[in-house]
Amino acid sequence: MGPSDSSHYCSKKFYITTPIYYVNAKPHIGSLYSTVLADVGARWNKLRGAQTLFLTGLDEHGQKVADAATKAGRLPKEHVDALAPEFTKVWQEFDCAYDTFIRTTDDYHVKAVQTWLQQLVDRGDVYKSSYVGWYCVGEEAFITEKDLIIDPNKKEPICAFCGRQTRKLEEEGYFFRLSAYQDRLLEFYKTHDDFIVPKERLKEVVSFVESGLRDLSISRSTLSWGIPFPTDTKHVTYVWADALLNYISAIGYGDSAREKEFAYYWPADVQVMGKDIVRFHAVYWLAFLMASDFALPKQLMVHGWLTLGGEKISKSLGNVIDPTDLYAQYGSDVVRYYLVRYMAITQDSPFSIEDMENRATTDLANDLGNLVSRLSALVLKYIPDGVVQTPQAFEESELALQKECHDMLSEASALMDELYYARAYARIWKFVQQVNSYIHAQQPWKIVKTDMVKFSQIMSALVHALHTIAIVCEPIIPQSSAHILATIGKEYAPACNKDYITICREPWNDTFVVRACEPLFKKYDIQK
Ligand code: ME8
Repeated sequence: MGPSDSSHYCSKKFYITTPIYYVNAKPHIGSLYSTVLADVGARWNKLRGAQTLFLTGLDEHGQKVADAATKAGRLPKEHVDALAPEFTKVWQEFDCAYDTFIRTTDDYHVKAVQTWLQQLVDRGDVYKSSYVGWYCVGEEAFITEKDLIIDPNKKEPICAFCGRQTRKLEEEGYFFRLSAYQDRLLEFYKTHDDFIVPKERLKEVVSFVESGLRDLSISRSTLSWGIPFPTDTKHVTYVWADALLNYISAIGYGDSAREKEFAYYWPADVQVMGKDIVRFHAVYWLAFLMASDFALPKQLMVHGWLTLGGEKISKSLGNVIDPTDLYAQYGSDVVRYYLVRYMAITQDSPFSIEDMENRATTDLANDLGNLVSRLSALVLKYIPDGVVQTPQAFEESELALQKECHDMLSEASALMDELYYARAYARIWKFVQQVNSYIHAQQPWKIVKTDMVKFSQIMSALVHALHTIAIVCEPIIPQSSAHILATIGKEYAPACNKDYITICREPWNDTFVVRACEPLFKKYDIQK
């Protein structure tokens, strides 16, 4: 199911994106968070039988990257080339299995942006004018007066969004008629109230648009690090007009040989991002697409900040946690689990190593890891070849467990589809605990001495339950899921239209060959 192999397109597709990150510094835990969320979304939809395309990449132009290059004593292109592998390395460490990686300096992207701009010019959506305003390099945007803080001790006003000093820019340039899209945007929000998840964040966007949209400057003449503006090469393209286009250039927009691919994948199903850039996506991006008569993305998944000591973790604040250090100490699954299950998208979440160790010990090592090792040990002790057959019939207690499993599948699937991954995994862990309660209630280590038929029923019910747990956990802890499946003699092989949730709902009549397993997770000394 290669992304550009149009001859084998599946009837169900799922296209998910992350923001493309500025290459002004190495990736940090915040960038990892968005990328892991998108990876979980991609894996979940693959598991449901969709042909999935997961796009991530790098935003390499603009003032911010140019300034970072100067500071590092390098040319911008040398700088981005040196840093790009830092990102792909981290995504690989954390099993973020993207299908396409875009860099905005890639030739095909440059060409696509120029084609698009030329069309806007031809259609009259772009005009030349001059502008004076306060530009914030942190935000890579002009800041309107109401969002400027005047500090009597500073020459330039401060940007209310990020607290950095703005620069006065006075230039001639090209403008996109954003104001012409105000009514269409408001109509769209009104008729698509689930466009942004969580819903509450749509309100901020609506009030921003209602307060009146001004045309958007989409070129710069005082900067040379950018995509040359097609009709006037004294200008480069404004970095956001260049960057947003990545979502369509990556899937073939602007390349006549890739038209089918573009038609198949667009519109995006889910675009993941932090709350800082929702305005760029919910306003400018939509207006750009409207101007080109393209369909609009189906949903934006907008998450809050990971914080440290109450402050946003950010490259510019310098309070970053290096994902590679975390990987060296905890590996991929523990960090992924903690990020997705405990950093809910609906709010800002403090990231704490102590809390992560705590959760890894209780949820992963105690709840899940012990379940797997206990089951494997019991089976191998009493069924020497490890073959767990389906019993003639299940008793009420096993059927009750099966019902709990089916309830979990319905509720967790609904939450995953609504993009509430933290809640979905909380629901899945409730089931892990129900399975543990079932073992405690049944006491198979005692039953085995008197009733081998009942023992076989319990073992079969447990392995079926564990199979389902391993499948639904694949998106969040792919390595441990693979270990669990290997322990119960199963493979995971997603394919077009093969919906593992439907498979997990089938009657429990499978045979499993259980093997010995090493402890899956480490316990951390929480007192320490
Ligand atoms: O904005 N907590 O790139 P960027 C959670 N290039 N997420 C965080 C975070 C934190 N503390 N810090 C960063 C850009 N992020 C543009 C995007 S898209 C066409 C262009 C995540 O490198 C979050 O997703 O500044 C945020 O939106 C993104 O990194 C910003 O990355």
